[in-house]
Amino acid sequence: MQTTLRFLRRGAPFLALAALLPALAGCPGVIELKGMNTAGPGPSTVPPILFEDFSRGVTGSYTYGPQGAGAWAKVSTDGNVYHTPPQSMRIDYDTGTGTYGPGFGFGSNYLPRLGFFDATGTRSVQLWAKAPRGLTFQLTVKEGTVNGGDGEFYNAPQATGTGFWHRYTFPYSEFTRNIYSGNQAGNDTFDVSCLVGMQIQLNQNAGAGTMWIDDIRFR
Ligand SMILES: [Ca+2]
Repeated sequence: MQTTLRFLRRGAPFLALAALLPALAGCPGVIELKGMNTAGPGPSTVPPILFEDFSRGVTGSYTYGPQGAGAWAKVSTDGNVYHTPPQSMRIDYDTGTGTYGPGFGFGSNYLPRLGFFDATGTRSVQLWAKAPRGLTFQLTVKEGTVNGGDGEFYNAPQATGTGFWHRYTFPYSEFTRNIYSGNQAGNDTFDVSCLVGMQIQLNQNAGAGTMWIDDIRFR
């Protein structure tokens, strides 16, 4: 069975896979195949999909934070500090002293006409960020409610700033469902066939500063 699975991961032709499925049913470990349409194993099967590079500005942005804890965030574009020209998304912030830090959300200027990204076949979110060394932040990706999505939000693992532009890669397999926001009665599956927006949350008690985000892709 291990040999068969390795064979499948290397990208067996679809017909061969279909022929194997009846034989695989009931095999322990084959449940791995279940997620193939959303965030399956193996390398991406499609070209990278650009979510945002902020060259057209920031769209659909909002900020939030705990009340009365000195936490805030302000989103803008920056034509002086970027990973690729002409500009990046800049976030000035104070992380405050609340039970959580401030956050900000944003949409995409490249949202397909259908109103969502179908990232089927990709395996991760990749973004570039320049954040103060030691600043902890967490990316959330939002599902829409059509094409297989049911409005759940999924959190990437926490990431830490380096003080320099750094490429962060978050495999879908490491995302966990957000239990505070998004649909709480969904299918408990990260449906990358319908993605509509992103949000980033900063950890509290990390002072004030500025961070920049650029070049976000599903890949
Ligand atoms: Ca879902």
